[in-house]
Amino acid sequence: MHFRREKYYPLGGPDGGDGGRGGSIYFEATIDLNTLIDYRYRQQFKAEPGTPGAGQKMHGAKGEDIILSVPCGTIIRDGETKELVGDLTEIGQRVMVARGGRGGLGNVHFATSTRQAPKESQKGEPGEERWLLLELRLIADVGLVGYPNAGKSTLLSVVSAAHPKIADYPFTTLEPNLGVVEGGQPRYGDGYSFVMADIPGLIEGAAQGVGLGHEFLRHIRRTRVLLHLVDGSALDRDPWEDFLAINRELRDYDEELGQRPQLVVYNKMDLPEAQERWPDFKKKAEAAGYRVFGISAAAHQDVDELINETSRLLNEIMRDEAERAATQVISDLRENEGPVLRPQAADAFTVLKVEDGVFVVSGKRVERMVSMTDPESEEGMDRLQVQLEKMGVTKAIEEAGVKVGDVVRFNKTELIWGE
Ligand SMILES: Nc1nc2c(ncn2[C@@H]2O[C@H](COP(=O)(O)OP(=O)(O)OP(=O)(O)O)[C@@H](O)[C@H]2O)c(=O)[nH]1
Ligand SMILES: [Mg+2]
Repeated sequence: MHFRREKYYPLGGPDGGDGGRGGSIYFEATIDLNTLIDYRYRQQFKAEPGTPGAGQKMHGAKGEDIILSVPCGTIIRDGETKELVGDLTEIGQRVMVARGGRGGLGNVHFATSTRQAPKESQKGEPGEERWLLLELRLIADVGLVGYPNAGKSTLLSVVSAAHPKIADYPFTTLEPNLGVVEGGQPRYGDGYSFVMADIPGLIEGAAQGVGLGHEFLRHIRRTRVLLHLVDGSALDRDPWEDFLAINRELRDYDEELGQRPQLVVYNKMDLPEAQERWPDFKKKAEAAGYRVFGISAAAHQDVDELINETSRLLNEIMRDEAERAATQVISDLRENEGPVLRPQAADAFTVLKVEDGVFVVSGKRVERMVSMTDPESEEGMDRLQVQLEKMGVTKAIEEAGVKVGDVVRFNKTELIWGE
């Protein structure tokens, strides 16, 4: 609220400008993040409020926005309604999750021909406040990695209905292929299906962009288990050295990817070259602490055992994930004890007598109306009364048995019921 003050205008009119809008909160997808771990540790974010308006009809400045980074593939849902708020798949994609409140109107707006010196101004609209659920979508449960020509696409074609291109030269696969695998042993009740991703072969330097690897490593970043395929038959190379080299690339690209659970798959066991070197490879892999399988993808030899073990490992990992998530939810609930909110129509409200002489009115719109009214302003309070009457709030409070002198609470504002 402000009045014009100038030397030759002793009775200057109202000239208080509007307040600035509060900052808003956005989520933005970025390539730089891989997990949502940051949001485990910090869960509350508040954008800056706008600044007040000033004389000479000056608007207040807008509050600073907050932009929160999340990895690509993040799904954002409303914490109460579970409604989808955003599905951020592309780098740089952005969604607003909480809008800053509009600034209140300055008294310049409240002048009329009969009210030339309005002492009324409006408080700012409260900003939006909400809980959100963030979830990072996996691309596949299982990722296939290994040198070109190791037989990754062959394995995918054998265990799923996918038909990737297979050929006897490196870099046959140019795009990731996905297949659904029926895992486990249904008759024991532990069967379920999972998604397997086949990516182009990796070579030394893949983490730095050599070959096709780099672009595709990001796809397997979001898998739960890796099957690491090794070609046991290629006499010009050492299978164990190949295995170590690929693991170095994975680690170089992303420390976490290097730690991902791996099953080692020594392929082409139908060929004598592979059989010959198998005992040595097996010994080294087991000594290094890996579960290792000798299979022939092409001859479908010992593939079932590998898939059963993959399925078992996945089950175990998902059970752990579920347990961790449940523990997290419980500790979140403990930290944020409070009333459970229910979605309601904007105009809906409830009146509750909480004790003798104290009533609580709750409802999105009614609370907002009250909080935007300056209780010091008689004119503002008059206007509020008309609005409450119109919405039926006054009647509801009366029906709840209010008496003169009782307290009526609207969120943080308490009003005394008068004549
Ligand atoms: N003998 C034998 N050959 C196999 C086996 N598995 C795959 N091959 C052959 O190995 C070659 C490469 O197989 P792919 O499945 O295309 O290998 P890949 O790992 O997907 O290769 P890239 O896509 O180039 O990385 C093909 O000629 C396959 O027929 C196997 O178990 N035994
Ligand atoms: Mg392939």
